[in-house]
Formats: sequence, structure tokens, C-alpha cells
Amino acid sequence: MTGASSGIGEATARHLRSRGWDVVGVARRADRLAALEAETGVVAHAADLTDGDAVAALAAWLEETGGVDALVHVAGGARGTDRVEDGDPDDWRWMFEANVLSGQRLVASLLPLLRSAADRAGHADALFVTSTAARVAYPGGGGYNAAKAGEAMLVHALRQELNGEPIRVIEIAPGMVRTEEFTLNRLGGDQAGADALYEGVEAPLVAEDVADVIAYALDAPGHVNLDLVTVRPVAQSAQHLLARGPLKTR
Ligand code: 8X3
Repeated sequence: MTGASSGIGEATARHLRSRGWDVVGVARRADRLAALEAETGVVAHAADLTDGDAVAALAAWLEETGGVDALVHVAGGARGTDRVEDGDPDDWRWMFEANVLSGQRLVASLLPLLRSAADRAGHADALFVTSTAARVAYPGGGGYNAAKAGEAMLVHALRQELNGEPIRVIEIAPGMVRTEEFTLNRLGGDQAGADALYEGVEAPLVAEDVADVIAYALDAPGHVNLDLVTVRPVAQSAQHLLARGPLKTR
């Protein structure tokens, strides 16, 4: 379970744990993971997924401590809302690292463990949380759109590469989710800007909503592969069609 220190990742770690899963929470921030471990029993493993050695060490540690039945990759994120012409290459590079290459590293290091689990239990899972931004671009989204589209393509190539093996490859693509950090990080800490994005939106998704969908996908019968689940709040009928104000029938 990556991205376990906040937002959708943390909510999913808590949710799976409460449903009886043994969960290893991976993220960079050891202090937050330690607090989560103390509270919930989600086992903390601090690692930076942009560091190949750290991912290899994670895999070695998982192998020693019992293997892994399901990879749930939530870590990732957005930096900046610049137009393409103004894009900061450092932001774009970070987004490609965090959203695409982190997934590739995890697959490269953990697939042998997933295969062992599949041999034992009959199936194993690799689940990735992407975004509706993977498929619909918007002004100021270029770098994030490109990164999430890249991650989504990785997921769908992987599913085809694993054809014939009992390993499900699942993509969950959330739309507008109000979390503590996603938009704040994207806007470089601009709390007013982050609040404005959600202003007047009745009931945006919260992290627990996505956690629920992830748990459903993982708990489905082993032969059922939810290839791609798009999940949005009712107020967001499409990427650009967002209702602000109360939802009411005409
Ligand atoms: C976040 C969805 O629409 O803010 O992954 O890009 S959006």
C-alpha cells in the first residue's frame, strides 16, 4: 500500500486493515507512518519510491516478512497548474517520477512476490490509483495529464503482459476528491487557492469513498478484474462539468 501517509492512501490502509487485511503502509514520511501503525496496526515501511534501491529494499523486506498478495499503488501527485508553455521542467520531471516510474519500479521489484502469492492463493492483485486526468486534459493540467496518462498506459500494458497469469491488474481513476494535501501540494501550499477549487461543491468525494471502491475491487471474486473504474462525485458529471451549489431536482 503506497502513499499511506495521507489522503486516499492512508484512508485505504485504514479501511483494508479494518476489514482484516494485513497491510504494509509505504510512504516517505516515517513519522506519519509510525503514528498510523500505532493507531491501526498498519505496518510502517518508510521508502522513497523515486529511489530504485529503496524499492528493491522494500521488496527484499517484504519477501523476508511474508510476501505480498496485493500491490496497491496510490502514491503520486501533481505539481503546478502552469500552461504547457510555462511548465517548469522540474515539476514535470517530478510528476513523471512520482506517477509513472514509481509504478514501473514497484512492478519490477514486486512482481516476483505477486507471482508467488498467485501460486499460493490462486490470484494476486496490482491496483493503481490514477485519475480522471489520465484521459481528459484541461488547461493547466498538461504535466499532470501527461504523467497520469503515462501511468494508465503502464497499467493497461501490464495487464496484457500478464495475460494467462492469475494476477488482476486494476485501475481506479478518481475525479474530484477533497483531501488534506493533494491540491495544497499542487498549488505549492496555497490554502486559499485549494479551498477555492472545492468552493460550493456539494459533497466532493472524500478519501474514504475511493478507499471503499478499492476494497470492493480487491474483495471481488478472484476471476473478476475491474480493469478501469472511474469514480466521481455526483456534482462532477464530466471533467469540466462541475455543479457548485446545492444539488436539487428540477
Ligand atoms: C485529480 C483529478 O481533475 O484535479 O487527480 O486533475 S483533477
